[in-house]
Amino acid sequence: MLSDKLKEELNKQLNREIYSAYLYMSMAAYSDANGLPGFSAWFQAQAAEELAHAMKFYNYMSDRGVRVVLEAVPKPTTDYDSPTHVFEETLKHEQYITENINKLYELAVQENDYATQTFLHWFITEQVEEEKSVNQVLDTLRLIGDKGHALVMLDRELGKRGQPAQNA
Ligand code: OFO
Repeated sequence: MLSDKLKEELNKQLNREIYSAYLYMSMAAYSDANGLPGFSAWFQAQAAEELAHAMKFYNYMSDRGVRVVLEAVPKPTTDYDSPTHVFEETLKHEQYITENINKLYELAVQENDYATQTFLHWFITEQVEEEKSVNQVLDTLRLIGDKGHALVMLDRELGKRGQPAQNA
């Protein structure tokens, strides 16, 4: 039996995953509006993955008999200074998510909830990958700057991430 606190924190994380999808859709829209269709495809794929993360929480909670409560989704930022700024904000957001996944894991340990610990292992590993891939793009952006041929090449490269539905 999960404690009320653990139920509440799982539900908060589910809602954070939905917000992540919303934030990345907003970054996709910014990219489209600024002539960067490859960046947009990358963020659309990212948004689809976040919805899949939310559904992992949904299904786990449902399997454990925990009621899912969907909260209002806050309005994400719509404007950014540059493509580099967008990826800086992405990294900050993923670090925030990592921190929350870790806190949730600590709570599951304190409460001796082994099933929740096992469920969260996937997310702990995923966050390492998420931060790594964002850092790689950010390193490239810092090298090439926010303009010119190199940015166009990076846009093509990011566009290879493909259609969102295939990457969820
Ligand atoms: Fe971007 O990661 Fe979900 O959890």
